[in-house]
Amino acid sequence: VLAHPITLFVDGYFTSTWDAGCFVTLTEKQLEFTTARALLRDGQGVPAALHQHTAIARIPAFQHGDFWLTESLAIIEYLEDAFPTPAVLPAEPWRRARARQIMIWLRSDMRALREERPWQFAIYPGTYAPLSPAAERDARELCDLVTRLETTNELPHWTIAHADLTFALMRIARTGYPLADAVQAFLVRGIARPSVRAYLDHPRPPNPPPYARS
Ligand SMILES: N[C@@H](CCC(=O)N[C@@H](CS)C(=O)NCC(=O)O)C(=O)O
Repeated sequence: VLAHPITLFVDGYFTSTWDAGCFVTLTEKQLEFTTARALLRDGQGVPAALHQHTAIARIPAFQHGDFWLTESLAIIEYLEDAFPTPAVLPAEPWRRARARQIMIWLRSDMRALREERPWQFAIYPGTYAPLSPAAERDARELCDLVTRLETTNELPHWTIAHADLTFALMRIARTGYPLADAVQAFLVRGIARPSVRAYLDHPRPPNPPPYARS
């Protein structure tokens, strides 16, 4: 089963933080995989095959032989279970839980910031208003969390949560939000990670997507 081919269905503009986490995990684990580009933003919707095979048709979608899965966190956890080394989550239960806490928070919370700073602005130029108070709070909480990680020993080694935080920080860093030195240092290190670079540097269409989604 493990030798079956792997396909990751991704946003065709390569501007989704949720796709990015799966892409980075596959790259870290040095697994061979194909990307299939969905053109959701051009109004084509989720590819028909996904409706048939996944109970919840969303992008990113993951295919491993006959097994199909959506929800980026579930995809990452499946890869960690099926291909344990090299690991993208810490071994110690409390560190593992901290990494998961961060990943769930970035996906289920941060709504105002995700709405006001779609990740495509980190790649393609766009126009945007100043952050609302709610999005300011999200940005501040994100920076506070990164500062805490930089000053404690909670997650001393790189994890997939670091990649998630790097992509999240890019929402604000690339749209003019000033970062404290420690946060900037975290971002620079995060972006230098080869697996993260592989997503950031992936070829993209020259023009931005027709409309913004986070
Ligand atoms: N919580 C999901 C987010 C996935 C998601 O919302 N994908 C959007 C595109 S960014 C999608 O597939 N939309 C298609 C639709 O809703 O029909 C994850 O982490 O994978």
